[in-house]
Amino acid sequence: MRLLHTSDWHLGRSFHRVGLLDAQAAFLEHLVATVHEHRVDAVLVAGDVYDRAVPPLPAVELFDTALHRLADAGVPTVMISGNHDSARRLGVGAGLIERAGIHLRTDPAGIGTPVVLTDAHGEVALYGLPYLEPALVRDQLGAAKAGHEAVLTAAMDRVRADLARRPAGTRSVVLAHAFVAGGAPSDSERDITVGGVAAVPTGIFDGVDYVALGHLHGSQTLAPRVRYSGSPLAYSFSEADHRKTMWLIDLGPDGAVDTAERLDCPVPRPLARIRGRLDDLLDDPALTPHEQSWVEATLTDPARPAEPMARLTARFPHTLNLVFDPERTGSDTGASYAQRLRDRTDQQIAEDFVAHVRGGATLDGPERTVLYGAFDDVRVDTAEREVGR
Ligand SMILES: [Mn+2]
Repeated sequence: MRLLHTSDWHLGRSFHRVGLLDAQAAFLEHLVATVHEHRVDAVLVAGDVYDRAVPPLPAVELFDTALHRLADAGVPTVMISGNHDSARRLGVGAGLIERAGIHLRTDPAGIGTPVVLTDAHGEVALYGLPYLEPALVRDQLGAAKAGHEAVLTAAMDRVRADLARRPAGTRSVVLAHAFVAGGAPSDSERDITVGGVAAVPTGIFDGVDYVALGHLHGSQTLAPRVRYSGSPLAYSFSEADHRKTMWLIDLGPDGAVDTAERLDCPVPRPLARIRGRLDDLLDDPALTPHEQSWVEATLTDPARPAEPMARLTARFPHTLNLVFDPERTGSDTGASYAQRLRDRTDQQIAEDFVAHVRGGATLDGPERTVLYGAFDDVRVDTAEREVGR
């Protein structure tokens, strides 16, 4: 069975000041063309369909168009909600849409009920796990405790229980939206840390043949049968080196991943991160290939030059972001505030702050529980507001 795996469309998102709706429409055209060209048997969309719980109208209209195109293509499609989606809003009409062969899985109650497709070698059960916000679904799933690992384990237990009741040799696919350990994040995922932990171990997904993951925006392979497709478009300059693709997966008669091919998505405009003194950036012939790119420029001039944006856009008209990182002189080697915060979680930064104001005394266990609990409460408040509770 041939699967096309994509995720993290983030319809309605813009890139700095540039709207991406046209690029997102072009991607969806490309998706439908790919379905035809490669004779795809099923499309898997692993969450973050929209960028926001309440997306702008043009994004909703684009999604509506995509649903019609996929239904017209006659290819079964399984979609789950991600942490950016409002599961309940996205799920409105799911019962009707299902009649058109598009299976929107946004309700944890349906985790153990797969979409079953058949090919020459038998049945394939596709389980859609919507993004599971631990505090909101823990009781419903009967999870032993809060946290991503506990609720995803409870969800996967339901999947494995259903699979065990099916004929031997039934192949299985899971769609999930999660941060799985070993994956590399970028700057454009929203943090999902709970209790100080964001990631779950790969072993959670044991027992199924293919796991189509969403959440991380870079394409990556955690195991031959556990993959992130990544987003179809770059949503931050940290993705400048990404190759944006979908996975074309051939699931063999025995459930093995026979082939996995990366299919390129259309690139609306390349990304470039350039760095140096302003005069050098304006003169350097090596930068000619980036003149029409979306540019993030880091200026290293010791003194901030006059009108840097106006001068940069004369050569790089699509400059979207300007960063100042002056060269250090003499004994002044201090890293900038942004540099010191890079790659640190909110929890780590808060812990350091507490230690700093207490003259170096770090948090003990109970204090850490209180601090992390405060972060979790803020996230749950936000999540509850987004589902309209
Ligand atoms: Mn995402």
